[in-house]
Amino acid sequence: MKEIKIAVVGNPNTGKSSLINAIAKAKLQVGNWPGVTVEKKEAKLSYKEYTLHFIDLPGAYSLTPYSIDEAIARDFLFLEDYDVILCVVDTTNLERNLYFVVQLMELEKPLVLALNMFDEAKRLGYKVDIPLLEQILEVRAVPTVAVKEQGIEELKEALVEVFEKKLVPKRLPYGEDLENLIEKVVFHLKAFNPDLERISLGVIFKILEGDDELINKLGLKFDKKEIENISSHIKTVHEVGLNDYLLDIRYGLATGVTKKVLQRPEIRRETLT
Ligand code: GDP
Ligand code: K
Repeated sequence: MKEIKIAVVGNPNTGKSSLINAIAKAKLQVGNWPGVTVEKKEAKLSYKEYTLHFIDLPGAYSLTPYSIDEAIARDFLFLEDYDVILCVVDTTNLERNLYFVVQLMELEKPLVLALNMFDEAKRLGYKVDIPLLEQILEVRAVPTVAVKEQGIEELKEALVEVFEKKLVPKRLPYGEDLENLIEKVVFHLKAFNPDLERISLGVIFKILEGDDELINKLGLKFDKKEIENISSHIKTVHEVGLNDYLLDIRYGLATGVTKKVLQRPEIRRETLT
């Protein structure tokens, strides 16, 4: 049977553990990530003609790590071999979760969103235009209620679908200044690494950010001074460093998408006074 290797990610407290439990039931195996005491959960189950191999990564808010958990998630997503990313999203907190999703999209791997806590979102009167979300991001999105084991079959179906169709998320627009920088970095990298075939936006941003720990592990060659020159353009024009600028752009993308797909009930006047 063909194996589909699925990296399961999400912000902390989105219901990722609950969802993994609902999907894998008794098949869940618990170990540790190499060299650290962080729990690693994995499960293999057969679905149609496939073996779905789920690997649960530690919860993370971003791929620029501030904790050992986030470093494990970053290393896996950038360095390991896998087929599909499954991101567990807290639907009641769509905007913040989409900030993480924007970073995942930069990895250019097939992506499925589990819109979890969907019961809670409904209770709050939130309406999510799921087809529009799928169309804007070019991902599959499936409503789930992990604690009630709802949406699990649809989720498995979506994972197989993005795998079979090799559905890669949309390349979002980062604005003229960053697009120019991206082009320059690609040009530079191709000169220094003649065998390089394709390079994801995620890696380009890592190089611009100067995430040395990850860059060393990736083994790419480039001239650090030249890259610093390229990224200093942002500071010159916008008076903020590249990392802060990129954070703003990514949040802007997440906010823009949220505004389009999420309808929240109007807050009544009485509750404000
Ligand atoms: P994790 O930190 O992402 O692994 O989240 P957990 O699986 O530990 O869940 C966090 C909390 O949310 C727990 O109290 C769960 O029982 C609850 N929870 C998880 N999924 C859902 C859901 O779909 N709906 C609701 N209402 N609660 C959920
Ligand atoms: K937890």
